[in-house]
Amino acid sequence: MHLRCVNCNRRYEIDEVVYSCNCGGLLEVVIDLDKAKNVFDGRDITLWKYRSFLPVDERVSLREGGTPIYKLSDGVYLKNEGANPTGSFKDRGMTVGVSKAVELGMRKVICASTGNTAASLAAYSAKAGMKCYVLVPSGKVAVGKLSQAIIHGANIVQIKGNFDDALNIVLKASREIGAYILNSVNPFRLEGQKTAAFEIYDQLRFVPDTVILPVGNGGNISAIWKGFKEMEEAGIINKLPKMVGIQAEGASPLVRMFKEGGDFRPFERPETVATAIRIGNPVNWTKAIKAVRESNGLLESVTDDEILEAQEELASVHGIFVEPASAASLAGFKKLRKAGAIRRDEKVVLVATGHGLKDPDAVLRRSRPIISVNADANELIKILEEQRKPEH
Ligand code: AN7
Repeated sequence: MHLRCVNCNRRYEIDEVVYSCNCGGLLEVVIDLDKAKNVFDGRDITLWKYRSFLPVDERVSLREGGTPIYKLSDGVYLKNEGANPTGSFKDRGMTVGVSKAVELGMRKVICASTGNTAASLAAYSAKAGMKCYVLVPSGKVAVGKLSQAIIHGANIVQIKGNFDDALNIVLKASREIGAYILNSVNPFRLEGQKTAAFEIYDQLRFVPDTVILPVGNGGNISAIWKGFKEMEEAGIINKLPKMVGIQAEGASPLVRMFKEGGDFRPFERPETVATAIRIGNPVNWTKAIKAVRESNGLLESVTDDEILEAQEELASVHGIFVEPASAASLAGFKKLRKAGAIRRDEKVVLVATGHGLKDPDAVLRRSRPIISVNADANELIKILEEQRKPEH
């Protein structure tokens, strides 16, 4: 087991505290797949069931993973990552990342975040007894996420700038502060996140044709792709899905690059209602593009209106409340299916990355006024009758 640069293949030892190669490339963990166990029997699904694929011995756990997979319609499934302990897929990354921090003897951890990473790191570092610093973009973090970071005791700093500015500061200041970085540049975090792929196969008992998920920094799409590839290398599966990444139109640098070609160029002023993916300069862009190209997948963008419509559909038709960023999966799926880019007979898994209660404001802002009556049954009956009339 060691670390490898995805650009130049340079090797680093597994216990080096290093977040990128000397050449500037991103690092990934190379797992000893000879020792990986075929535990894919559909039973007792939790993240740590797949520990033979994971690069840590320590275990700081809040019982993450084992999230439900729902059938939305024929061949279309939704993996609800909002069912993780702090309400997002980030917990998969943090249980492994914070366990690694313990192994390395770290006392402090740090991240920049649009919210979910902060909430998750705050919880896992609390459990591990570590000091936690989170840098968030001023005024752009959903209230549920911020309250989680507060109650778990993180030291929160609002940066007068966007997420990309906050992450730049983390990358520059972490050594000085003496804190271990748990953004998705940390390859151990992605090791945890790859287990979503294991669970999809373990739960469905087949490999879907297509996996669709929202993309911000591009960590999760590359992590899930790595998970599928490792199952293939270990001889557990013999087919791979297409990886489809969805970005919000106002924050879609990867979609632009995928469609127009040319060099990667960040969005200077990313803007979207889906604050979780309001990211203009995704740190993992090389890994994300690689996952999409290798898997013969796609990158597509959706508008804020399409996102909010899909969020409402998931909640009001299927009973699943996700945050706006997560609804990008369904919005993108609908757009691609309409365009014929996803066939009707394809088996598709939509990944819903975060719980709807993370961002209650996104719902309240656009809800109709709620009726209010005196505590009187007759008054209630009368008002409901009046409400019903105009429909006929
Ligand atoms: C709900 O919390 O970047 O493409 O700082 O919270 O792996 O970045 C969140 C990202 C999708 C995008 N869905 O995943 C953060 C942060 C939700 C998210 C993404 C995020 P990546």
